[in-house]
Amino acid sequence: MQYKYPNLSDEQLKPLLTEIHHWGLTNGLVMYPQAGNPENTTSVAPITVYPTIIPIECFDKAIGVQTVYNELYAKIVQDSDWLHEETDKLSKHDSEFTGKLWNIYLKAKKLGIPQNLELGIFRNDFLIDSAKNEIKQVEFNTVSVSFGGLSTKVSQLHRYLKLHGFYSDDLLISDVPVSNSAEKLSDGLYAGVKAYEKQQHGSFYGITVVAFIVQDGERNVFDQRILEYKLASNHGIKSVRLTIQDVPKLLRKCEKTCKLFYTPTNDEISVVYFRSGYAPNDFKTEQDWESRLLLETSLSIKAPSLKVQLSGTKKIQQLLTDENILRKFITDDGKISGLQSTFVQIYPLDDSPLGLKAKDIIKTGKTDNYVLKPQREGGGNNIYKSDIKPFLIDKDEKDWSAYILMEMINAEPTEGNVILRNNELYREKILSEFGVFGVILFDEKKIHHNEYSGWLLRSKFSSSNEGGVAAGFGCVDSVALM
Ligand code: GSH
Repeated sequence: MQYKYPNLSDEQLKPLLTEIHHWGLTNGLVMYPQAGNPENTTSVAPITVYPTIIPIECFDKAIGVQTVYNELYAKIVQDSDWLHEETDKLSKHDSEFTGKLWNIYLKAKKLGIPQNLELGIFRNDFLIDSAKNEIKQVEFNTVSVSFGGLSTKVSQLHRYLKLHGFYSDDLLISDVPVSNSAEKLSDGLYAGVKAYEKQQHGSFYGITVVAFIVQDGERNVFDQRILEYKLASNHGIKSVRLTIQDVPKLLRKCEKTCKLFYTPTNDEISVVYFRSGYAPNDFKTEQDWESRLLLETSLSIKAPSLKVQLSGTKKIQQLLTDENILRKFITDDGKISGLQSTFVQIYPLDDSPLGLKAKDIIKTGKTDNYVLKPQREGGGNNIYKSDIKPFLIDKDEKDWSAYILMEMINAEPTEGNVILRNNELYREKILSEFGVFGVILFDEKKIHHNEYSGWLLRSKFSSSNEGGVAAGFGCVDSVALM
């Protein structure tokens, strides 16, 4: 289904753009344009001018399956033996990053991990297969999921523009819902704070703080800040921001209790929330890895712990498409079929029958319908279609196991929407990825809190393979339901 978007020239769009600028700057729909934080050059985040249509049945389906996905990943983490075995194998092939994270986890385990509560803040990303009108999973993100803050803002902006008559009749008849992700993700962090305080003090005082571990020169500061300000205004909870490099200067771990403190104010940290630590560049020196170890072995609840982070590898996603493996974690037939209906074919690149089939697809160059994915987060790392064979062919075949080969999802581009990025307008066709947030708090036996937590629509030029907004490829969009 397509709207008829109004076909306006730059000149005709001017009043609308003025509204967007005023609304965006007033309400914090903003992003730093380049790394390095030039403080005086903040502008409206990359967004679409209009919402993009999502069929209501796909929207409902993606949201409906979120708590089952949360549960699935909690169960994977609870079943440590399986996760250990698979991650151990994987880390031999991807020693550079997955292997490093895994080693830090093993070290932490040896030293003792005093906190048994885990806080998962997830985002499940889907594309809509246009032939079947069905959602299909792109990936399940378990660390540093972005744009929960800006998603709320962009949907509020689009609703505002609709209310003020800036949209055509066609756009007016659809509903433009607001994503409550900003609220729900901060509620999720708050659930962690409360659980920690109950556990340590027997009751909830609201005296501990949340530490946001961020990247140096972060562009997406405001998306993070929205969560911080909601924690403060809705829950009276203070947060502090620091990089992994700041840990030795700004944090202190008590030898005896393993409690973690923010030294400038001596605040006790209940939750360590990672908005970094998902890419090799985040760890610049061995000291940074030591700092990650210190956080893991502290009493604070980590969002995520290394185990939760490592459950989000593409390898685990691929293994879950094997029904026998999936049934280890989820037994209810209804839940199983709900999950499976979102899967596409994913191949390992090992010596199993499925792996050999995938290697054959690659060697014969029949990769037009495939994407090759490494075990990396943060966007910009995938290899597409005809680039796959040349990329792999010079590598030792043993090392191919660090990748998975995934069927491409045939999503239909939308024509007529306009992208606003760095004050420039773009009118290319776009492809949109729908993400659903979820929060889960659990220990080794029990799930304490499991919630769906809003959504995010991101769009990119359909001519570009990559779509990450943080990586500079896409923009934040909102949903119009029809
Ligand atoms: N450090 C940034 C932040 O905290 O917002 C970016 C983090 C990041 O790239 N997160 C990935 C993501 O959600 C998951 S690991 N990307 C969405 C996008 O960039 O479009």
